[in-house]
Amino acid sequence: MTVLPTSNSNTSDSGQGNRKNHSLSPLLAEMENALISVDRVRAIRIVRDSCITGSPFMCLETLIVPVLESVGRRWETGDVALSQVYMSGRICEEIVDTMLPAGDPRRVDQPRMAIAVLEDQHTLGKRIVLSVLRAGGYVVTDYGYGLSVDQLIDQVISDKVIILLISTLMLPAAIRSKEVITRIREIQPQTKIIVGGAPFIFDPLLWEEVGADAMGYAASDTLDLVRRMAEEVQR
Ligand code: B12
Repeated sequence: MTVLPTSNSNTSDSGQGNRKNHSLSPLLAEMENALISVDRVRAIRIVRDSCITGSPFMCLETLIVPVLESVGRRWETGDVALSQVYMSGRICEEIVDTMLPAGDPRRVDQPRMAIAVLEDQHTLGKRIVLSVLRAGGYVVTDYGYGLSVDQLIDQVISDKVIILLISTLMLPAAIRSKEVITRIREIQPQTKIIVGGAPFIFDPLLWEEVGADAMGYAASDTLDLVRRMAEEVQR
């Protein structure tokens, strides 16, 4: 597995969106340039060449996640257009779809589980988390994305979900997860809720403020968290 270092520097070039971004390692900058130039073929080749060995999840988290984060920062500074962010996301979705296994035939004895993106249209994180869980042998209901607070609560209650995973990328949605959690707790107190996504990473105390049982920084945290929650509910 190639190591893909990121820099902590938050600076980005100004000017043309496809100029070299010096805050990234050469490989990440190359990937970023491919994405914002909407060069799908080059992006696929970079992923293929740099992720020869090791877990595809590691590759996603050390290559695709930091590059998309950098694209987001450059959009924030006006360096790239929203259409470039959009196309970067689409290309990465395609790549993720080809890399991640649909499921693992080994079934894990487990409490009922579901995952959703609350309000957001940002689906990639959920897609990766779901694949990690399925590859780990878990059966997980996918509620999709863009769900309202009421829709998510109704689904969880009617399906009697015991472990719920909520992904949010927009801060307002992350804050609204508090209402989801509070109302689910009133009706179904045994349900464990794990949250994740950029707002929870930006503010490491937010998951506790919204009343979640746990938060995951990355998809690779998910299996441990779910195992822990499953043990707690079975106790
Ligand atoms: C790609 C992208 C888009 C794409 C989404 C494509 C898609 N199908 O997903 C498009 C172009 C559609 C988009 C639209 C918008 N976006 Co946008 N987008 C991004 C960007 C650049 C990358 C997000 C991403 O896909 N990352 C890669 C994935 C794999 O990472 P991830 O989601 O973080 O998930 C990982 C972990 O967080 C974790 N995880 C995630 N969920 C969960 C859940 C659990 C339970 C666990 C355990 C772990 C976990 O595991 C994942 C893998 O490791 C981010 C920048 C950023 N810093 O995140 C902005 C960003 C999220 N977007 C932002 C904004 C503002 C918007 C728009 C409002 C722009 C606009 N003006 O229209 C719209 C809103 C759309 C909506 N209603 O949801 C802001 C949000 C700011 C805020 N504070 O709320 C960000 C942060 C950009 C920025 N820096 O300002 N966006």
